[in-house]
Amino acid sequence: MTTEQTLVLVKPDGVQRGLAGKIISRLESTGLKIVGMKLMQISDELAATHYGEHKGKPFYEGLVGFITSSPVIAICLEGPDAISTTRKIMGATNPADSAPGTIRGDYGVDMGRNLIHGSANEDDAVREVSLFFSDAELLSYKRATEPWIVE
Ligand code: IDP
Ligand code: MG
Repeated sequence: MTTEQTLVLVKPDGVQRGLAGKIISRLESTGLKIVGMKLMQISDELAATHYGEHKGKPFYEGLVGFITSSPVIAICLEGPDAISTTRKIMGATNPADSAPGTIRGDYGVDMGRNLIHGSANEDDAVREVSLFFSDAELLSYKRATEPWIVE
């Protein structure tokens, strides 16, 4: 197990539908630690950088329009295997294929309204965390429960 940081976004649909608390609670319940969190409006420039890998794809314009349409909650989670654990709890990209018990599987029905973003791999996670958070916004702290979460 490696300690990792990953970027999570509760997307505009999650915030608008009042599901942010439930979504964050599921991630928090794993034991992963919140080390950064803020409500923010994503600019066109930030969206283009964040979703650069998808530029040119048929859904790109819709994706950027959606992610900039209303506030998101950006979260940096830290802990053992934070990237893959977060992806597992999110579920598959298309809510139609997401298992019950995952965030997308339980709360979504449409690929373009899938509620949550989570970094896909280590390189993306490092890039995305620094894109959304300054060093000063990422806090280092201990929780009294840590020995109960990691052996
Ligand atoms: P991910 O969010 O599970 O990592 P990606 O393939 O990185 O999935 O796609 C980024 C986001 O773009 C998805 O979460 C989804 O919102 C949107 N997206 C991906 N493919 C499609 C599509 O075919 N139609 C509509 N939206 C899509
Ligand atoms: Mg992705």
